[in-house]
Amino acid sequence: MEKQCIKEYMEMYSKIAYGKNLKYATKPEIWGALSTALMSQIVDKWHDTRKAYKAHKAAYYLSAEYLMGRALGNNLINLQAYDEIAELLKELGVNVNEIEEVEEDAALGNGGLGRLAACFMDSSATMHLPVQGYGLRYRNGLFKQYFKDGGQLEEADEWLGYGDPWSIRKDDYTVEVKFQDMTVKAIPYDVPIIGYGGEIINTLRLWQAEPLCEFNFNLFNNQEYDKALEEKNRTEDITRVLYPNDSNDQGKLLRLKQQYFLVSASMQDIVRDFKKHHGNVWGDFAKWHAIQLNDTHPVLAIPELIRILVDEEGEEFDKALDIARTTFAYTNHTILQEALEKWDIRLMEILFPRILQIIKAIDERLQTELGHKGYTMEKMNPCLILKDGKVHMANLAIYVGFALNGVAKLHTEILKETELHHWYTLYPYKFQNKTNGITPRRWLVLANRELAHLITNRLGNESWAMDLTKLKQLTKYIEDEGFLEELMAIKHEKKVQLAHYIEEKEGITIDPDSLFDIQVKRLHEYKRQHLNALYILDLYFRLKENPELDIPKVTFIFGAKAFPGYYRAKSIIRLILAIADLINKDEGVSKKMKVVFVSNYNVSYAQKLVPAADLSKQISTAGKEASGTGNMKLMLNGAPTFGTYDGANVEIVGESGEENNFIFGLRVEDIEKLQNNYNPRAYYEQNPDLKRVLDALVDGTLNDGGTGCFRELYDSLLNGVNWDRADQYYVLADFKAFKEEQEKVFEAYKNKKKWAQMSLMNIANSGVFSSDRTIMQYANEIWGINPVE
Ligand code: 26V
Repeated sequence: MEKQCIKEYMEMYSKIAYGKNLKYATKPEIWGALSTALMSQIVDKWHDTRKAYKAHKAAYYLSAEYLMGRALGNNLINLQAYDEIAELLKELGVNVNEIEEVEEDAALGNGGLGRLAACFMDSSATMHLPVQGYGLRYRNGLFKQYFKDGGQLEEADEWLGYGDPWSIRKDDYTVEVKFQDMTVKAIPYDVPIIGYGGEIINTLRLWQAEPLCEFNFNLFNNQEYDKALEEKNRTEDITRVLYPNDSNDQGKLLRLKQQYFLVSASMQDIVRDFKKHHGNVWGDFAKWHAIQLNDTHPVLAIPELIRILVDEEGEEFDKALDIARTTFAYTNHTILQEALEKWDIRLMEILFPRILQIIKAIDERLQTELGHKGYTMEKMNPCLILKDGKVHMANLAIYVGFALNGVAKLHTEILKETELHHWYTLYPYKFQNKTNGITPRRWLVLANRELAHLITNRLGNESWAMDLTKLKQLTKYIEDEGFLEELMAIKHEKKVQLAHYIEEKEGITIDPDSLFDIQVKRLHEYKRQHLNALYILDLYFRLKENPELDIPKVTFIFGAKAFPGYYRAKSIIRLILAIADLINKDEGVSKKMKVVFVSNYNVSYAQKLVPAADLSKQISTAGKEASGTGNMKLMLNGAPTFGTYDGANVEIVGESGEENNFIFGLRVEDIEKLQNNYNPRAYYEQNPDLKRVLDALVDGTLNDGGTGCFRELYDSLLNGVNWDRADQYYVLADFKAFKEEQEKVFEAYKNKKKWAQMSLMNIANSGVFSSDRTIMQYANEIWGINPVE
């Protein structure tokens, strides 16, 4: 990177874009000028990469979500120009961190699934794999969260406020997407994905919906202004917001429209490119493309490809279906029934009747095939694509896809043995496991520069950042007191930094010398933040009884957004805020423990929390968390896992050793045995401590702001609400084991050397959880693509 060159560019850009000399530019303006300058530097390599890929089979990652976070810091790391640019900014009188901080997160995703897609983009480019991402350019990403009167409120996320220097609008690649009632333009915005080292630059193409004509001039002339803009608004609604509320028909209609918009634009783009380079030899299509469906959200790509081949290219239906059957693969990210997509046939009929017709034809082929195999109607039923007035998206993906994968070993086994067993008996060869991973560049090199430096220093060079298994070499320092002290000094420094940030942002003072016990992830009952909360309340009561209780000083930190319409998830946030209030205000107890629920947890906040964690809380009901990826980030940063035997926790413990983590609670097989005669009330009656904390929900100890929501939560755990049985997620059954395990944490934390060794064992054995490993497995075992030189 030519420092002088960047500076000159920034000076020029400041004049053109802001009409001022760079020395008068505000921080957001400096961010814009620097980002644009860096863009100008990578354009040639970006172009070269695209050209080099043309001669090879490529994979396309279709995803409705990409939870990217900020771009600047990450791109500086991947360009290996961070220190140089920091110096340049210093000359300009600003600190690189301050400039990074003005950038809004690109939060074009909800949680794990979207962040995984972002990590995969980074790893594909770093591994020189010809992979292109397709997604949607939501004008408003995931809502912003704030707390008022003890509960969560939401506001729109305006991430484009300072412009978007990290994408390029490509008008010449515009396509048209046709719905029954309207035709709209899909405009691609290309985001560069800079591979580590800066040599390879992949593309994430995000589509934005725009009207065919800006506004109706005749209506405007007749002074019917609102009407003139109606079409424009209706079109722009398609990519206005991530996951619009899907509780009513209008909302659902929009969501389905969004999905079709994504896949129609992407498939047209892929087909157009194929024709340009290979003519219309459709039989070769699958030799050049593999298309990965990130969950069921983009599954309409299947009938859309068939539609293009049949209606626009004149192919036979059966041949088109064969092409689809060798092109698509599907990833399953959850077994939660409420998250499995089923769309009303009626909605499809309204929006795209031709697509529905094609789905019907596919379903007929499926039934014929199963009929030949001797299946009765009853046996066929779980596999059917169309039934009960709905289109079952996963069944469409599994029938047509040539592969399907789970995201951790345990999850894949559950798919094979129970959830998708009917498919497994039919097509065992389609089932694969691809345990998730995370990119070490963002989650260590960028988020924890101090630890990265220590590692580079000890391993001799930076190559570990591209081959994370090299971290294993660190185990040779397991008895090296000097190294262990350095490791703990870095942990302390990250805790000091986090404490400052929390003080400033949340107005809560926490002690960096206390144990930082962290649970960060989306809020869901299956993730059991309330189990953690009940434990904390129990600890509070015990400290009230006995202020001399022998525990190390501890800070419990939560971060989580609740889906706006998910009432009970919001109750759990309210509960934790109420407990935090009770404890933090208690002069005596708060000397020993504090509780913080950070607001607006997002990727950038995670980058501050993860390196500062002493303990990683991963306490989902066994069998429910498909994988988890936060668990991997925390492991990589040296936090032992406090968790259940679930998702990737199983593999984490397998790598770093049971003795270096804290595993507790019911396992999948225990829950299977328990489920038909589970009686949560028995635990309540037999365990006085548990009874005390549950009663605190309803006896006035905690203030729910008059909402009655703590009573509802209490009822859901003890009595069952509506048609749901009591305590569906086995919170009460795991309470005792949780408490015993937490005692072990407190005991272990007293021995500083032992704790440092546990931390080191986690760092050193986290190599397999690099998304570089994961993406290479997709490349080799599913897509059949190779790194390009
Ligand atoms: C979605 C919804 C939407 C409606 C309300 C209930 C609900 C519950 C769960 C979901 C999950 C959506 C899919 C997802 O994000 N799965 C996550 O994928 C990660 C990457 O594979 C994985 O690490 C997480 O365990 C899994 O939950």
